[in-house]
Amino acid sequence: MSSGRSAPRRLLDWLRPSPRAVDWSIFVAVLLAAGSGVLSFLGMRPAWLGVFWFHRAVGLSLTVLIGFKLARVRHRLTDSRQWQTSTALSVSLALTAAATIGTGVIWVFGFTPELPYFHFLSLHVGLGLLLVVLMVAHQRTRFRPPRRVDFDRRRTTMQYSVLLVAGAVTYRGQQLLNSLLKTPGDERRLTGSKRESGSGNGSFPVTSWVADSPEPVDLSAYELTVDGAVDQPLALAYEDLDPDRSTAALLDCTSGWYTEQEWRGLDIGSLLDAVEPEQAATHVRFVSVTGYRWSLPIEEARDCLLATHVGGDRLAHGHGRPIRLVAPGRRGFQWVKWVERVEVRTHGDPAQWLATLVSGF
Ligand SMILES: Nc1nc2c(c(=O)[nH]1)N[C@H]1C(S)=C(S)[C@@H](COP(=O)(O)O)O[C@H]1N2
Ligand SMILES: [Mo]
Repeated sequence: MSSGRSAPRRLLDWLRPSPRAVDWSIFVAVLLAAGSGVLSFLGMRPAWLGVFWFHRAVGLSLTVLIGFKLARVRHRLTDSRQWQTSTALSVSLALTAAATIGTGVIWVFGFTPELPYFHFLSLHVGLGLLLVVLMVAHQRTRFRPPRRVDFDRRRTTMQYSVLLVAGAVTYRGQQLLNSLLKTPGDERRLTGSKRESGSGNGSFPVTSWVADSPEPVDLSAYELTVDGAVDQPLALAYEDLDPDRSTAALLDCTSGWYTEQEWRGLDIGSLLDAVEPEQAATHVRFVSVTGYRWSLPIEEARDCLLATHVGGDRLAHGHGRPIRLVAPGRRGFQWVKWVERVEVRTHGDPAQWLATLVSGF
């Protein structure tokens, strides 16, 4: 009975779904958090803001659900007579969940502890992926299918709405706290990325995905090929890379930093005009000397740049010398460095996801 209990306690009791519902909700919430986390890497225009909000709100709701869960299973951990082999997995899972949420919270407050090898946000991403794996393994050790009776439709809908709204309100409150306390989080972009100020090669990090770190490109042997579904394929030597356009564009890396730079280089629209794409052409693929590659719809590619310079400097090797893609409005991982081939195509390139991840190995 709830009589005699305090109001917050009664609210918590009302909010708490049945044990099985808690377990399944955690399962679904973790998948939603991981899914929205991955999705958040794909866009950076204001329209994408909802994805970032959702990710943060689900993450915070998860804290409450895990609280319910831990309160229920506490005795299995504190009483050593109840330990089983699967207890070790459960404990790792709980710790990983705490670390994932903890690194996320530290990040939104704007703190970016320096780590060897990793950017701090990448640690959050890695922990989140580990969490999904551990959770699936854990689910297999104690699988109970969800049942209708665990979910009273009206009450469950109310419970989840309250949880999600509470998550969103907490997030908003956290932002207010950021601006009141003037934490570094106050200056974050909508993607959560931290500003790197200054201009030119030295003013922002060199970031390569996983294992993509080639030797400096041999400029005397270098050739940029523009071919594929075109009538007049073209090859340009290093000396022929004549910059004909400048543009200001913001590079925002998923490891959590961004920079605004003036980029100078070859206008891709003019390059495409020169090679005369076929009628059926729909995409343009940019391929690095390392095999790393990305494709853009041809209309979007026309507005992009193949940069030879940044902030007045000739690109340093780390930033993609002799030439790199500048794709305004796209996240950093799509800005292919050390481009050696521009290929006009009649379809997209779904395999680029894999090629990008394994490139360099
Ligand atoms: N060939 C190649 N291009 C690449 C990468 C890479 O690993 N290989 N990393 C991408 C990522 S994740 C980002 S954020 C930007 C970083 O550019 P920068 O190193 O000049 O800062 O380059 C992109 N282009
Ligand atoms: Mo990146």
